[in-house]
Amino acid sequence: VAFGDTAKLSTQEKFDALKVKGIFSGDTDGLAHLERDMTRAEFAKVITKVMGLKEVTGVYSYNDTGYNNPKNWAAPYIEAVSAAGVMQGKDLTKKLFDQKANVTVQELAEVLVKALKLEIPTKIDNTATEWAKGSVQAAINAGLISKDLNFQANANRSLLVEAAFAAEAALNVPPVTTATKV
Ligand code: 6LA
Repeated sequence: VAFGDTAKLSTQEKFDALKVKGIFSGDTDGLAHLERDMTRAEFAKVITKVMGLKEVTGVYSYNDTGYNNPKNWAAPYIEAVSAAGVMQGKDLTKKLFDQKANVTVQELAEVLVKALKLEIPTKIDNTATEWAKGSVQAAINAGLISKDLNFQANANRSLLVEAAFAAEAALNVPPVTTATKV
């Protein structure tokens, strides 16, 4: 699928295109399951891929129970998005990330603002939680999320696919590859 004319693509087609690029891998069965939620750990992986970030291994910046463990598959992605300044976790003092919680709409907005360097508008009129009001407004104004959503609710995979597709198109980052071209 060409990435040129995004308006013509269904969410499923966008998912398929992102899957080919290794940005989404599908739920446990490889399918899109657009109605399901996504964990913050999974989302960190998606954002790592969308931004073409390098995974950060051997570093454990958060204090969540079980986080500091080489078997924690998500830590390299969480560390990558943290080092890039697009995610910072839920508590800076206690250093808590909450990787198993589901990603909410306002968390998605917060990440989009940082990843796409969106400007926070001066006129803010939305029902997001205080810390997210500016980011939610910026994402609404950019056409990335609807003003009618429940911003505290979980973002379903459909919304995350749409947002990831738009972000990928805007950033247009070449995929990280270990292959050597000759
Ligand atoms: C530390 C802080 O103020 N976190 C905010 C907000 O920035 C966080 O955004 C993301 C996307 C994240 O960076 O991990 O999700 C969690 C949010 O937590 C918020 O504080 C409750």
